[in-house]
Amino acid sequence: MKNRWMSAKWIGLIVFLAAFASGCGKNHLSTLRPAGEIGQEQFYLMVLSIAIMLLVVVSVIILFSFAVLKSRRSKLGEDYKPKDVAGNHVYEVIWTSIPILLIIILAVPTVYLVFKQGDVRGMENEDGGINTEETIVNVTANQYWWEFEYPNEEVVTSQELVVPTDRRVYFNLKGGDVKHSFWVPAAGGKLDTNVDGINSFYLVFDDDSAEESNRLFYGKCAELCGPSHALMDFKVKALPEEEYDQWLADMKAVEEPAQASTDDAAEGQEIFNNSCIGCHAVTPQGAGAVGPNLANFGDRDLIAGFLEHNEENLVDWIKDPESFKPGNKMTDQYDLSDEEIDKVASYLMELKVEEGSGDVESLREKPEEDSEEGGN
Ligand code: HEC
Ligand SMILES: [Cu+2]
Repeated sequence: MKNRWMSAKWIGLIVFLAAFASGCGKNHLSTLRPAGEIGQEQFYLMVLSIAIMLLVVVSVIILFSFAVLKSRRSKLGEDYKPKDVAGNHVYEVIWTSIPILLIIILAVPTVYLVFKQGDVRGMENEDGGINTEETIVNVTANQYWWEFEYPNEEVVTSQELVVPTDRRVYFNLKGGDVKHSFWVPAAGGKLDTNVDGINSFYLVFDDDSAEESNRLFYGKCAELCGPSHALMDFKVKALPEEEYDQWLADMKAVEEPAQASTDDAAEGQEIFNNSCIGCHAVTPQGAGAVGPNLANFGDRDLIAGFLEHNEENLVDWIKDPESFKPGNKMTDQYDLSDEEIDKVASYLMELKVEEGSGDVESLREKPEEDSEEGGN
């Protein structure tokens, strides 16, 4: 009876773990489905180290079982005394050199790749200045949101990082308040964003992988940074080069705050200019604000990095940000009526810069249609 209960428990556990593990391997967020050069290399390193560990564990289990089975008292008798091999030269050499060899096999590619992946010389031109030919993004991590500044383009955006595919994207990382960590699981990382000093590296986003994951990858803060750390997410839109250029051009074209189109939105704009603009810019220039840049807020897929992007959620967020992200820095900084908040929300939903071509929404439909066709 007891045995049957035990096996039911084990089967339950295995089913649960299998269901849990089936969440792994999603294109847009899994290290196990690398989406570019760096992710691929890091994946190889993982496979190599797991292979070496397995080799050690399996060999030890085999040797151990062998020893247990061979040296049973019933077999060798009561008075058997094993040979004393302490200090035996041959054995000592064997069991010292095998681990050293394994460590060397692990160390050579690891050290090589650490230096290769940290090689950001391409970011500089010959005079030690910033290389204007490259895609460079200055990332500032804040409790609990992300700012992305493109120094070569003089464009700033928040929460959603837009990158070109099939080329290096260089990152300079820093923390705006405490230490965070920048991680795009499918593409590579993680690298700390420190308050003192800048960490740099680069990532590559393959166009094919981007297309497979509907051009959207997930990014995360990977360093416990406060009560809402788990909600400190961002999105990466990986666009083909022309569409990325178009997005940049659209962003650069916004020099003045957009004019509201309805009366409500116009009133909302005025309320925004009185209560919110001190922390939020609505043109894509000027890094280092207290709150996220909202110039392209209407184009985003999420609110505050994790809420579904619709007006209802936006109103709820403005009413009580604390209930969504405890400890965030927008809480209790203004006092507005429900009616005023509705107007502000309708104004914010209008803040769009994409004129279609950089629009991920339209791209997103494509791969699904394709896969349907492929199924026929
Ligand atoms: C004291 C500065 C401050 C003020 C004032 C402020 N905010 Fe914020 N706001 C923030 C910060 C900081 C965040 C990021 C919160 C987080 O995600 O942790 C934020 C986030 C947001 C977001 C989500 C942004 C995104 O990228 O998804 C919206 C929308 C927003 N604020 C709207 C407003 C509106 C509307 C007002 C005025 C009624 C306002 N804020 C006033 C600091 C401020
Ligand atoms: Cu963080």
